[in-house]
Amino acid sequence: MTERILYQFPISHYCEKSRWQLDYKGLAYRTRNLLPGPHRLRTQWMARINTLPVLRDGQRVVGDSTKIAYYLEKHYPERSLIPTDAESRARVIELEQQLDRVAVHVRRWLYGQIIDRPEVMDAMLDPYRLPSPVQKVLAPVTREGVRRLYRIEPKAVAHSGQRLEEGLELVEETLRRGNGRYLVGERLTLADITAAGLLAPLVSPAGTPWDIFEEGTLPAALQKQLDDLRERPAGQWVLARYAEDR
Ligand SMILES: N[C@@H](CCC(=O)N[C@@H](CS)C(=O)NCC(=O)O)C(=O)O
Repeated sequence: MTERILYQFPISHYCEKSRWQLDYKGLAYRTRNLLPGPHRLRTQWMARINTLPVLRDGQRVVGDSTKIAYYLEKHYPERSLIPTDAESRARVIELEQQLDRVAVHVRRWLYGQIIDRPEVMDAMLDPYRLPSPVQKVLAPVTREGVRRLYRIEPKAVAHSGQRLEEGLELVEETLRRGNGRYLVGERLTLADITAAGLLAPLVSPAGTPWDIFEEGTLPAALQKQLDDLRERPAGQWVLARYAEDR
């Protein structure tokens, strides 16, 4: 049997997009968690990129969640996530691209709100089961690395807040124009997996890697912002997709 490995950060929403697609297609795979920072040695060596996810499928290696998506569709067409009729296909491809770009702003805006909370570095580093003194040293280094890499600074975070709002409105408008359940047509497509997987950190569906805050521990203003996100149509839709399709 082909050995299939998804190299990932468990907390990465782009990795979630690939996990969801693999799961939906019923393809067996193992995950291998790479440590943030040193991961680049492996991703460069395997796929000449800096980011995760990277998929190894037997002898083949594919990096980037979009390339992985098209690779999987091509080689494993069962349970297809890209419609065959030209109009729907074009719409799915367009939404996938738009929402992939929104995901950068999801990440920056959300880190902008929570990066200094200890739960965040715990969620990022706990999966590696490092000795606790090592994790203690690594946590602030990783936090500063994340801050620099993703430009978690007030002006950029505010800009990302606006782009995020546009992304949420795009999802809501698309749902209003369609059947309200799926973004394109009558069944789950790559557009839904991209939107729901990449927006999920904002609404932290139960059991996902973003479900990390104990009730009542966040400052009231932030909790209200997150509650509002969960309650608006796009947030409700993401939660429904997780409940029904994940
Ligand atoms: N366009 C890429 C984006 C992936 C991405 O940004 N991954 C982040 C984690 S969410 C990453 O690996 N960052 C580490 C780095 O840039 O060194 C994809 O779709 O796979």
